[in-house]
Amino acid sequence: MKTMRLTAITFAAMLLTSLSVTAADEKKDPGDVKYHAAPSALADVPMVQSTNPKAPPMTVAEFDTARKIYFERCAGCHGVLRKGATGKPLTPDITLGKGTDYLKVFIAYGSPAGMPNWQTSGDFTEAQVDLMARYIQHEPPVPPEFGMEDMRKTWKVIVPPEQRPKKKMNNYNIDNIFSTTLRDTGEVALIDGDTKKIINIVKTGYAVHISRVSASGRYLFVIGRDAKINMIDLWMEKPDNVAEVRVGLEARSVDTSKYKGYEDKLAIAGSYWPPQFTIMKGDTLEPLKIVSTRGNTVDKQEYHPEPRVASIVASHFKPEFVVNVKETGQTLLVDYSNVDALKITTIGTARFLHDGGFDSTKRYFMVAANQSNKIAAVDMKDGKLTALIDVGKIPHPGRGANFVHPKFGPVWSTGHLGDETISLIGTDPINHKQYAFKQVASIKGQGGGALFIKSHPKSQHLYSDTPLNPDPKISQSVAVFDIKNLDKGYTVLPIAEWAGLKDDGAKRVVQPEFNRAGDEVWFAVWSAKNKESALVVVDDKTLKLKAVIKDPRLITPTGHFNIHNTQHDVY
Ligand code: DHE
Repeated sequence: MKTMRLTAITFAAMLLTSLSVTAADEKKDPGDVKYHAAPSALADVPMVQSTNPKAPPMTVAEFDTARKIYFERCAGCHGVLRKGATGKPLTPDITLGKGTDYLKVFIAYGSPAGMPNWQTSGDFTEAQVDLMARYIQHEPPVPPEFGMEDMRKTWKVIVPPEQRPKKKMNNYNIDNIFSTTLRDTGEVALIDGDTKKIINIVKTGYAVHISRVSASGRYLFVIGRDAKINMIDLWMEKPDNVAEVRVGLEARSVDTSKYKGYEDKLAIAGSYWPPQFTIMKGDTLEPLKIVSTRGNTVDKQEYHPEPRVASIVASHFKPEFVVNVKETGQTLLVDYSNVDALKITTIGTARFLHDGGFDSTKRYFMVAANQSNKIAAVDMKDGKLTALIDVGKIPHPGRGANFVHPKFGPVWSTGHLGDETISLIGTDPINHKQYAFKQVASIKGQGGGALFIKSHPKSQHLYSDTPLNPDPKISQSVAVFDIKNLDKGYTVLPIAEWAGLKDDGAKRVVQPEFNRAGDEVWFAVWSAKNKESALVVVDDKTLKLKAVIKDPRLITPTGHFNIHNTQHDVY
């Protein structure tokens, strides 16, 4: 039963669904807390109403209401075009045959395979269930495309490059600034890692997602789920936005060119809708080139109309961006040396690609294909797939964690959403050839629902969070392993308890992140937006509490990105 509930929650929460905990949720048994999709930015986008005469009738008003609910609650898992991803396909050729009554039961009660029980959980009324059952028998309305003209209308250079500081105008130790996602306010908090004081709260896109740093370390790029990118200049007296643009209607990833000679020259962002990536000027975000990712899947070689762009990284070996296309399972190496004549190498990896990071040499990009339970290792130097490695159930590494194992040599590791294991993969084909690109060990963590794992070249520890585990004891703490004695098991740090929050919020502990020196680890303690949240800082040597950062402005903190470590891919 516990396994079933975990599967349901993790499936619903993974990949396409994100956390947004309502006040009502938090009044329930904490073990029963539900996760809801982050409202999609598409809910209010005007679309052509497309109906199917064979489907049960709906008024225009009903159709519009259902469409809004679909984009807010269902699109994350079932896809904008309802072709299916984490959730099942819901196109009329399938749904019409099932009929309204069958669909109503499914929507109301959910399924152990991950469909939430929308009615019995109190999220939908009976009337809404009926509405959705009818809606999904109609043709899916297609959101508009978002091309160059649309992008240019949203593009703003707030401070042009020539009016920006010529040197650093503040006394902050920029290397040790943290950019903390304030998910539900659409902001990032820039926090001075030395003093632990907030430098500025910067307005960004809606349901802001990740931060990345330019090659020089001067510019910070933040992307919201509404595909808005904000570019923040860390040299300003008070670091703030200098440019912004929207590259689509929904997005998750952004990065900038890092190869020698191209530092800070270009930026790239991948969109969920429309399925495409956009290359921009690195100093102004002026959009230069849009490339569609629609194409064929790696396995069945079938056309997919909605292959979303998942993680993107910038290679250190060549002037290339690595663009991971979720639904097709294709990893694109985009040579940006001539933006007007882009050369793209398409490497078939596995479906559905999500997040990943480099090995310690940065030669191999290790990306999770979570529905295939595999990690793909892509060689940045030779531009080819090195291996597809079987790991645990639904790998979710964030950027993963690198460390030197006493027996296997350098390894890269990932936790899993679907089970309690942590997989170690050998990454040294020269001195530890027999272990290279194989799962060399699978160690037991606290439980499933793991999202992020982290270590640091100066640390002897490996930290693994489990914010999506249904057991609050597990979601509110982290496991720490001694990397020299992994077999000894882990120590549990009660991070949420250490935060001493006044409310009984969800207090999910998310994303270990080291400071510049590699002697502190930061965690977000994430509660709903009407509850107190905090950041907790742990001393890496002693594993004791070092600081708790609280501020009424720290609303729904989730990811946090140390400038130096993000700039140099240290993890
Ligand atoms: Fe993320 C990274 C997509 C939900 C926090 N998330 C990523 C990446 C992708 C992605 C594609 C890799 C970006 C890259 O490296 O270029 N995330 C998605 C989703 O589609 C999903 C499942 C649902 C959604 O609707 O967005 C989702 N993500 C979440 C959350 O609910 C999290 C936990 C809290 C939040 O802020 O929304 C969350 N995602 C993060 C973080 C990273 C991330 C902190 C960066 C990890 C890193 O170490 O780089």
